Amino acid sequence: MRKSEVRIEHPVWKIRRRELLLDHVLVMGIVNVTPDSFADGGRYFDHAQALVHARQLIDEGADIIDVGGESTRPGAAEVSPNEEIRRVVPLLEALAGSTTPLSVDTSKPEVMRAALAAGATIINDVRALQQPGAAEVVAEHACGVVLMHMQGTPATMQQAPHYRDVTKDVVQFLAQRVQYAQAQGIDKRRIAIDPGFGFGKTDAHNLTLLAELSELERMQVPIVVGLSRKATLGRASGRAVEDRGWASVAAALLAAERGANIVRVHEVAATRDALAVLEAMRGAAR
Ligand code: PT1
Repeated sequence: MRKSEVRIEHPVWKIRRRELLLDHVLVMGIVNVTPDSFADGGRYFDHAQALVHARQLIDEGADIIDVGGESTRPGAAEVSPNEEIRRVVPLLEALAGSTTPLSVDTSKPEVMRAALAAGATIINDVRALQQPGAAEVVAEHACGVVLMHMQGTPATMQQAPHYRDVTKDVVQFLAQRVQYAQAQGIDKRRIAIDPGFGFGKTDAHNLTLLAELSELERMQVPIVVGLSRKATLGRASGRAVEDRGWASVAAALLAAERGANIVRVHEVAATRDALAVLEAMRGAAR
């Protein structure tokens, strides 16, 4: 068969009434609406500023905008459902007219409901639907969902992370959460998985997981990766959080090369250019 005749079946990710074609790596742009956001120093807590920032990421070519009202970085404190709703809903409503799919970074069923009503079509849950009632909301709304691995809770997760085999343990946890979600009535074609870089993991754990990311492909669901500006990249590059853009682009590219379908990033334009080089190379390779 000639190369032009080779038919590749590209996977799709179903998100409410749409399907995202995963024939290339998608860029999920991060918009935090938190006063203590580790990466932008809370500059975007202001709703007007957050909206400007989100629109800029859309202009830069973001495939998805991820709106978060609860910081889950190491040491972060929890916020109430009402406070989280107050942070994310106005922004989602303002962005709902755009064609760019919106995800909401939350674990709380009340916030999920409010965000879906405001126009979100993806639930990005760092607690993988472990809060009571969360799976029911996702099943009812037929939205997309990201199931992430975390060891411990954000308040304490970096105190003493421990694994028998980090990649095997993460794959086993995610396989269990995918099974649980399906048992709750969530279509497997709506589920994506994320190894949760920095969530109860040492630098060695994060770097091993990145090197072995392709092990997650066995689960046959889209793979989401978030490494942008994280501490492991800061220690690898010797850079402060505000100067980790280049290291973050490199990490996104390494993840894409190892099978990531969606990269969650702050630097949308730079990441898109790096991924364009990867896709050009893949297009030429035989
Ligand atoms: C992530 C992610 C997320 N990360 C998904 N959602 C954060 N699906 C928020 C550090 O080590 O990777 N995937 N939502 C941000 N969390 C962290 C964790 C930020 C660790 C920083 C660190 O610096």
